[in-house]
Amino acid sequence: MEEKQKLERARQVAQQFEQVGVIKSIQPYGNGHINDTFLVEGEKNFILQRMNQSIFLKPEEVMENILGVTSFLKKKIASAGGDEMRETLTVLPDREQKPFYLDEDGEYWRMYYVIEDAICYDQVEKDEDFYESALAFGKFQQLLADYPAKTLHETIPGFHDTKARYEVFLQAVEEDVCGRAKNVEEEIEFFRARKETACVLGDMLAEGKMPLRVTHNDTKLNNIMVDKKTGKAICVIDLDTVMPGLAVNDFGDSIRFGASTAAEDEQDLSKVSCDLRLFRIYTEGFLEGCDGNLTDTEIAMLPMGAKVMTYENGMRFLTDYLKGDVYFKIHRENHNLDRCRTQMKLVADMEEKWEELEEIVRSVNGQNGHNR
Ligand code: ADP
Ligand code: GN1
Ligand code: MG
Repeated sequence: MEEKQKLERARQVAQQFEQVGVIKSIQPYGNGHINDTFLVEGEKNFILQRMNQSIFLKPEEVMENILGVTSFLKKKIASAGGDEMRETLTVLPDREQKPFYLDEDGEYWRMYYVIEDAICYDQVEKDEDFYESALAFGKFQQLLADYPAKTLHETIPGFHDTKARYEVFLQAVEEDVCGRAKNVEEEIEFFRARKETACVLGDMLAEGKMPLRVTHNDTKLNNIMVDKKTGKAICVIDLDTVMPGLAVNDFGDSIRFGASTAAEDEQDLSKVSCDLRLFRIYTEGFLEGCDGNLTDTEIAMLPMGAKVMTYENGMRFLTDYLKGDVYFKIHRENHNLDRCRTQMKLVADMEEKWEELEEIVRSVNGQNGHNR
């Protein structure tokens, strides 16, 4: 579908939601890699999203999770004296009172209020914003600590099963459906040579060394809204992958994206490294947000979470490049390959700085006495 037709369709769909009145404007919005997001402006402003059904095979289950989690959070936010309309997402019903609209082509759409007077960043601009995002992601996990995890659907099976993703990657290399493997031999070897990185966290989980918690699982900086006036991270968004997972992965995904000195798709790799100062700042905020509830092992494994999430994302980008760019949205040729290379550079940099990363975690933890 052409852009113009897509917008026209989105405009028609927006009118299927009960709260939406006269629409003044509608436009594509944000930098997410997965869903089609639109800003709908009128008397009130809304976020309309066409859910990516080739990724979320059961959109109704995704919405059941999101409704469950946001209702639960709203109660906690209200009882703590917060603003439940700003501090979590609000799912808006369609005209049939469903938490989504199903169009005649079988596409699922959903609507949220815009979190007003707030912004989300694609790169850290101010240290405080990164600290605030860490605090908020840590708190998010704590708020959901007593959520009935068994009621959550697994929206993407094996989402952070890095070992299973390694097998999918090997299969993509083997099948080489686009004939691209010959262009990326070095990259393929990079991930092969680090197979143990794919296994370490899954093995620890299987051995009962770390607990499963209700986690966000996609803790990029642009999945959090920062209040323009106060600078506080007020709302965690993009709740599609809230599922049982590992605390260290939530920490790690934020590091791979936010503590990098360059954008996720930077082409000049000399600009890409893991910033130790930002790593420290995030560690401080995250431990503070988790409020003493991480185990000693989880704390010790935080650097590993960062490395594994970076490795996993790099491998996913490479897999998608090999498969013909079928998962992540791309905006230029070789976009997934560029993304893969930044992740490789970061993994290698973390490996070089390993002792420093561990020392930072030890010293932040020692200062605050956060561990149990
Ligand atoms: P994706 O899964 O594609 O990343 P997101 O749910 O993260 O989709 O939305 C993409 C972007 O849209 C976000 O990074 C943010 O900029 C914006 N966005 C999403 N929901 C809201 C909201 N309720 N209020 C304001 N902006 C939002
Ligand atoms: C996707 O949805 P978005 O853009 O916030 C992806 C994450 C990746 C990230 C890489 C559901 O996140 O897992 O880490 O891109 N989300 C999904 O930038 O696959
Ligand atoms: Mg997102």
